[in-house]
Amino acid sequence: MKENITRKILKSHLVEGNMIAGEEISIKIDQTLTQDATGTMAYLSFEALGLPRVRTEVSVSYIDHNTLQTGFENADDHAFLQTIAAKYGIHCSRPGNGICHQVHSERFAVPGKTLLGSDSHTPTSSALGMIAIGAGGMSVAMAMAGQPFPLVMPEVINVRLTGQLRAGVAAKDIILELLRRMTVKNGVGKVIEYTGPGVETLSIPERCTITNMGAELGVTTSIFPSDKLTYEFMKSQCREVDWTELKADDDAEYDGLIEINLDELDAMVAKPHMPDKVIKVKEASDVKVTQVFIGSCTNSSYSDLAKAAIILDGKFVHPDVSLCIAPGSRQVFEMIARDGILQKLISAGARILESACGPCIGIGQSPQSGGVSLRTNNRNFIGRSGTADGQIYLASPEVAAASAITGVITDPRDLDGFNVEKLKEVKESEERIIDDRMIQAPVENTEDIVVRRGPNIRPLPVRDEMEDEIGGKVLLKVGDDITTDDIMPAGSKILPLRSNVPAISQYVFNGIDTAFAQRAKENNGGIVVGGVNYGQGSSREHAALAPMYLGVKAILAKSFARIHHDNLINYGILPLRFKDQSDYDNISQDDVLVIENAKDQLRNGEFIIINKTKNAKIEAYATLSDRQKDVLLDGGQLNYIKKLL
Ligand code: MIC
Ligand code: SF4
Repeated sequence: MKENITRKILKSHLVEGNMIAGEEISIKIDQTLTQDATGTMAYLSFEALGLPRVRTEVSVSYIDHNTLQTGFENADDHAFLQTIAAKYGIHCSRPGNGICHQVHSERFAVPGKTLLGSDSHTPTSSALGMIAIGAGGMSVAMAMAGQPFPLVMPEVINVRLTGQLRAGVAAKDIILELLRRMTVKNGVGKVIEYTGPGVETLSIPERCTITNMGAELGVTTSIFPSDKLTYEFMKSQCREVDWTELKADDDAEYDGLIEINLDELDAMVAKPHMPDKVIKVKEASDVKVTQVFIGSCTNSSYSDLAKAAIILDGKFVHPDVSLCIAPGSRQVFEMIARDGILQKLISAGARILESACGPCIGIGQSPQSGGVSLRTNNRNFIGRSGTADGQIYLASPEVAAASAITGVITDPRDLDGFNVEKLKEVKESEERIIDDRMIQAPVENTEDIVVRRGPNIRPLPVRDEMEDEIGGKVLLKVGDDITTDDIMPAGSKILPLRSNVPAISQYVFNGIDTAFAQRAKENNGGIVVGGVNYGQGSSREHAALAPMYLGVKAILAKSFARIHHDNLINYGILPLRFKDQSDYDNISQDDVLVIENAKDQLRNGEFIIINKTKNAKIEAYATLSDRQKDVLLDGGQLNYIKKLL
């Protein structure tokens, strides 16, 4: 069989299973990454396994999310992460060094290797021809312990790019176009592989924008070939020794084809409050903006900021707009300072933020009430910016910079007196500033290293084995596309509680129903009912862990997003699906549901749920491998793996 790149890498890492789409396989993981907001739990899980050192080729702990220190909590987490990394042979990228995905693609990504990261945008590094996958912290802990990573063998979809982007149209518009066509619902169980002559017109940072935001499609990962441009990028990072060429065989087989002609693409924007609500920028030209943010792991590379600077050069930000810019990494920050780009941005009235996630996840710079904020990041879920009625639009840095000047959403090609062709002159800098001193490297002798645990570091809760009768009240019924931001909100107030599950669990479903946690406690837990694509978005395992802590036993939904499905299993919550989706309409909040002989039903994968309130039967099923069934029976991954080890 002529092979595509995805199958080649999976084959070379295959530990168990048959590579047939839909079947569970497991693969060897070469590299892992964590970030601080998910990392504390990942390392507590790893520690609980009792191993002396990680068993990967490279593991990196990034501190990039919770960098705002308004109390001791985040600083405690940083100290914990830095010391526990040293203890177990893990690199630690210190706060200020940049966003995990930007730094990983610069300093660690290697074609042909596998990477598992406790962040949903881990696939960013697949732009360099590796298989990079997002997962929950517990799954990453298992990978650090050398356990193979189980996943459903994906279908591989060929996205064939032809033509070349016109000046003013960006890589961001390619992924926005794909989101427009595929929506946030249709990527589950798929990998996207980019092919065609259009690929070689895209730089590595442009490819990273595309693979990054593939997460919003719900795909397992998105991958580009490793070609001459990959070599040049890695050479500029002084890492060309790690380069290998990687391309699909001629006439390689795929499970589907999508064609995009780059010549025909326009500048696009995603409207509030979903990344797939995509329209042309020209159709949004009457929307007034109050804030513009250029940054995040999607669009914060050297060339992103250089393009913004060309547009902003000699201009000034509109009086009604606050323009915020966060370079993606310390490397990018230093280079834009060296090359005069930073000066242009400052001179245009930009507010420069540190290299971190920041506004993307509602850590600072929340927009004014009802305000429109145009951002270059990847998600615009309701409330994520920290302003409940904030109206977040997503677009490229070029559109963002143009809009910051005019005060309305603007296509850079329509900017008065601006020669848009000048954008074509922007190239990635070949003279990179390589300085890894902000990355603490692993050391050999670790016996004397003491892990620092401030009062914010609380033990990881674990549950008991599964009971034979599962039931309880329907604590909440929600609709389609519920995100993990809905389940476990983020923002500057809640994020510092990530290493303190009892405290963070008080905020479960807070944006939808502030009484949820209280109700769960009063009823000794219960069941949540959901619609299609339940748990899309972030990889945060707290969206499973905190409900588990509150006693949630099962989620009954129409379908699940991949990472969240795994996280539920990892924490012993049953992910059940309606057999007949119309049953969803016959359940109400507060109905009492019971699953008798739950263990036997779980072994069969088929469930009869009795709705005691309505005196009705609901048929449900769970798509679980034998291993996942055992994990659920044991009450979660940690119990399961401890038995195995
Ligand atoms: C996000 O973009 O939502 C986050 C914050 O990076 C999350 C991880 C988290 O919740 O800690 C993600 O994408 O996985
Ligand atoms: Fe950070 Fe935002 Fe990227 Fe998540 S999406 S890693 S919060 S920059």
